[in-house]
Amino acid sequence: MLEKYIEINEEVKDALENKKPVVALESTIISHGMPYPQNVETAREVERIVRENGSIPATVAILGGKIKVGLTDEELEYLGRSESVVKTSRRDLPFIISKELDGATTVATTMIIADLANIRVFATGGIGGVHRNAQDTFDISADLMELANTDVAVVCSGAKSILDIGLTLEYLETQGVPVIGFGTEEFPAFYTRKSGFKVDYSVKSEKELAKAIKTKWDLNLKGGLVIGNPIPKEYEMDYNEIDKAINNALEEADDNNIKGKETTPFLLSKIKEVTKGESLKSNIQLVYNNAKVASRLAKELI
Ligand code: PSU
Ligand code: MN
Repeated sequence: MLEKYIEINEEVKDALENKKPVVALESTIISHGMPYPQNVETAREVERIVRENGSIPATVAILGGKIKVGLTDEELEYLGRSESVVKTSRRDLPFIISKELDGATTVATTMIIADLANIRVFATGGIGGVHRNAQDTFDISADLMELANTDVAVVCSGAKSILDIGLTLEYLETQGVPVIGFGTEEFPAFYTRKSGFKVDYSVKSEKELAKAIKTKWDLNLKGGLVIGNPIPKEYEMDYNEIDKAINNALEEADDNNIKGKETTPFLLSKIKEVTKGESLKSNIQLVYNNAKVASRLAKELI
């Protein structure tokens, strides 16, 4: 029945059948998170890094209403170039499919699809979360509910401080989602290694991480995990510079009355503008680092 909706490419199918490690990758980061052509170059390099570290990459997207797990080079290029790809979170998924549209999958939707395909590890840049002023706007990313319910481990560099990081962590605690620091005691804030917030648990290796993840799922504790892998020191941004850029972007979003699903892409592109591309460089490097850890983790979980 699922074959009607999902097409898993040969390489990924073979890996899953033969118990080889696979890493899921999202596509909103490609279509709405970075400009062309850096988005496509980054997506390709991420796949290369996953391979180099021993796993098979499975980039997820919806093309012409069909869910694709594993994209060809041409499909990646198309996704990065096209202006009509729709940001697809959980509530959008049935409509993007039934209307036969092109959709880029968010963290939430990539988790749903990874789970359907039996892929347990997923690498991305940053997760969505509780937005600042959520007490007025109710803007809380569907990523958080997905983490509560869907059995996929998400390797990321924490959350950007466009979000309220403290409230995001509180929400994850309520939902029983473990937040783990990879080689750090502190939850990373995407562009910077530090956020001022501690993680629940810290691990030093992929092996140690895999042991905890296996334990969680063996005990039937459903849901995902957030693995905060800090950006490498040499690519970290200056705290004050990025803080200024984020505040600037938040003010502009408010002035332009940006709401709902437009908020995150709007803020990301403003930050890029204000930092004159510096933030993009950091963004790319942290994704590479997450692809590496995710690939090694997937091997340990086999
Ligand atoms: N945060 C980032 N970069 C991103 C996103 C979030 O630093 O590209 C994307 C991810 O796909 C994430 C989505 O799942 O935005 C969250 O959107 P929303 O806040 O509308 O749920
Ligand atoms: Mn939102």
